[in-house]
Amino acid sequence: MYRLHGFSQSGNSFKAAFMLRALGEPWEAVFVDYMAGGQNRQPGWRETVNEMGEAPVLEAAGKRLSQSGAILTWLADRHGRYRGRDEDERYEVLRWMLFDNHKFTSYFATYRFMKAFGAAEPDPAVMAFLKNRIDSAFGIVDKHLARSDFMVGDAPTIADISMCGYLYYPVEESGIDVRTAYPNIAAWLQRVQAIPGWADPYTCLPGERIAPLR
Ligand SMILES: N[C@@H](CCC(=O)N[C@@H](CS)C(=O)NCC(=O)O)C(=O)O
Repeated sequence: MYRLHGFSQSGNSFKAAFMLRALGEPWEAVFVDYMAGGQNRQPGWRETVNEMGEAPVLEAAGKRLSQSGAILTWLADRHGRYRGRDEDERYEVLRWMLFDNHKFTSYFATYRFMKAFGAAEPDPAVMAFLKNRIDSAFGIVDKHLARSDFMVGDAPTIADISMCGYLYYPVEESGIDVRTAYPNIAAWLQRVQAIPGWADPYTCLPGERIAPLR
């Protein structure tokens, strides 16, 4: 039985939840009280759950894994699904997942958090910097998806499951209408949503939905 530590606002947790659902594997959700309680910052949590202070964390087979990319790769290898068909595809999957973690998810998730959930009013200069980086990363992915149905090859892989992590949340949270600005990403999100097991992040992860603060 898998145990996934996460919370509903966390697109990184959604990546792992979506993968478990796509595999049809039963799993238990363990709520991380990040939004109200800052549980991930507590020394005890860091000692016993994740020294990096981050969700998601997957417990399985006597292991405790963090980093959504490591979790997705481990699950894909373990179940022999969504990993890419051959060695070339698997390196392509890795390449896009690294791009995702550094840029595609990272800038967008930070921007959304600061806009919607950060305690303090965000600094406009910081937001402008992040928006610029988002536009660049999303432009690259939109161009790639003009010639490919999925991020790697013509079938879904963990690269898709990773990169879609933050893109099914309501537009008002980020204030960025990704589907309108990037039509190829919009069409790809529909294809990814057709993977069996897909569910809205707010329905498949624990933790109350919170209205955006701004
Ligand atoms: N690269 C990591 C990022 C994980 C991450 O940033 N998780 C957020 C929640 S979505 C978190 O726990 N952040 C805590 C912090 O940055 O202090 C992954 O893909 O798992």
